[in-house]
Amino acid sequence: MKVEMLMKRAVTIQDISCFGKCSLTVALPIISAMGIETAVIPTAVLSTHTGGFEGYTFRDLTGDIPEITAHWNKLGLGFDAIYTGYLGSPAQVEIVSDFFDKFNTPDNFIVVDPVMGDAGRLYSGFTSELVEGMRRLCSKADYVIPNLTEASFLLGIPYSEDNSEANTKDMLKRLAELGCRYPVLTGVRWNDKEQGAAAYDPETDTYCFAFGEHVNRQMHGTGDIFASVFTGAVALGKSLPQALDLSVKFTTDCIKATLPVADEVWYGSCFELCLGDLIKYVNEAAQ
Ligand code: PXL
Repeated sequence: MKVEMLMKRAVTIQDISCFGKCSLTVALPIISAMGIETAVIPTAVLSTHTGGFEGYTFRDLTGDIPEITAHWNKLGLGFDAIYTGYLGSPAQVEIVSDFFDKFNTPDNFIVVDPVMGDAGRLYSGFTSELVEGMRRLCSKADYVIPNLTEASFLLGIPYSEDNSEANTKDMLKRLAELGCRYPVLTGVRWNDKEQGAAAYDPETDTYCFAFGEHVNRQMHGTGDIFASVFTGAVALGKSLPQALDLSVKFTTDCIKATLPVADEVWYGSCFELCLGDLIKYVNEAAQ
């Protein structure tokens, strides 16, 4: 039996931050733990992520991406899921867009997590040109997973903490108009007790929501945890509500597990402690 028949295969395209758990150091273990072969294209090597450390190094690997793509094309490789996260420059976004053109098929799906910012602000070094590139990249995706800040930049509207149900639905509808198939919004909070995510299916004009306990701490890398679980869940054939549910449940677990060391939240969350439960959650979610 060929490996492809036995296992799903994903490729994730994002940076490797050598310290401070996020991007590839989160996506690779999480998607692998879900029983999915996980290929990677590292887009840059940073000494740490850019959200809380001073003086980080940044080696851009944009030039390697077309060479990796060409080699994989020659080998005839294919992927069930293509998932992109932090991309360091507008040029890199364009090259990733070319990768989509080469590797997207009617049988696979693309997840774009338009990693650009948080708490109303863009991450260090990001410009409006990158936002425009991300907007175009989102139009090629099956699923886009912005947080509220990223959704505001994508939609060109002011960031607002008004996180009512009506506002969530309105943002999702507008995100769908960017051209993606299913928009998913993270960081959704309608009251002080719960936080979660929401998704919209434009074909049926229906919304779904999933909430967990709200923990009042910003933790670095939780968006990457959410998007990794979501990608894995869809690759395993879970429905949109199931994928949303699993992602919220696991991300909430990771945040709670990190609370004892929450003074160092920029180090990333203690997702490793929760991986055993992730497998249980995946197995419990009926097909
Ligand atoms: O978690 C998102 C992320 C990924 N990669 C790098 C980052 C960030 C957020 O700050 O800086 C390099």
